[in-house]
Amino acid sequence: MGKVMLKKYEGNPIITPKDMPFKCETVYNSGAAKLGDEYILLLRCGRTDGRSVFGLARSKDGYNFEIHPEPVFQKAESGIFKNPENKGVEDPRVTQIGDTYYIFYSCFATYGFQIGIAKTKDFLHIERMGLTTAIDYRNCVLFPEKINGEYVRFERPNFANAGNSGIFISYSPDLIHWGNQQFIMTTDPYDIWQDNKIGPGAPPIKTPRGWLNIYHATTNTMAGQIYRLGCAVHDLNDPRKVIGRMHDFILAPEAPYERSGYVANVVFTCGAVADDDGTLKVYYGGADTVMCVAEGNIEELVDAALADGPDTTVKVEF
Ligand code: BMA
Repeated sequence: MGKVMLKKYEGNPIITPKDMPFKCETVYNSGAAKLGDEYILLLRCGRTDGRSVFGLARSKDGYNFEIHPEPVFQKAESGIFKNPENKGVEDPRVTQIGDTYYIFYSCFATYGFQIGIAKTKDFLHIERMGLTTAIDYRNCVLFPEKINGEYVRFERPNFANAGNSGIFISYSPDLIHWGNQQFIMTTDPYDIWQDNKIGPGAPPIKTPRGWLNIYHATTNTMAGQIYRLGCAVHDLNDPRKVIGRMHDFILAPEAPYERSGYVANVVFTCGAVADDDGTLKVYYGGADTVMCVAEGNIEELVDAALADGPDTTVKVEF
């Protein structure tokens, strides 16, 4: 199987801090969804104090976005979210179930990260539902449907002494309380680009042959980590089973807007949209500074991951 890469849009970056109607130093790592016939990006916007809020961008074609004049979600000023979000809200991941959009996002506190869940129907009114992890978690992605009667997510705890970090799965009856956590996928010591750290990227995309998982991965260099995107396919009925995993990456920092910025050498995704014609639009942050999009054919990505065979990095006992 040849290398299958996402194709970067020639008009990248699609949103930069200069495009923002309120003052931002960065705009990146945005959640993505379709609302009616519009593409929606829930933008992670870094304000001048370094703290992030969420903005809203809408588009008819997925490339040209109009940006709402004000932030639509900011750190809580009272209640149980006040302390967990005292350093801001980050990296929203949007999953549509029915007519409701659920958002897993990082609550950034002086003592670390937790993952909150919020819901919305229009992206203008976003309601917090609960804190869904203990400390220290950086990313969770929700599956767009229940599997065997339970909500399912991929998640990555930041255990200080766990050695190689990786992707875990957990289950919930109500989207707030999660458990039965199991380790399913980790770094690959032979694929250098993904030998240091991996974690969930876009919420999983359902395909006839399995759940498509676009994840992030890093390697360490003398100049810091390089973030790239990888691709795996999980069994439809039991997503603990990684039935295909590509050895090559599908997106890497190459362009100037990906190689230099707030954090150099980063492409990082929090969301992708599957178009009706089988194209996947992967929205991603470049160098933690700008928003970009790259596209792939869903069937080709699934073919490539399945051709490279099942994941062997974690021996899961089923
Ligand atoms: C991760 C997260 C992302 C960020 C990436 C690269 O750990 O903090 O928000 O894009 O690092 O800096």
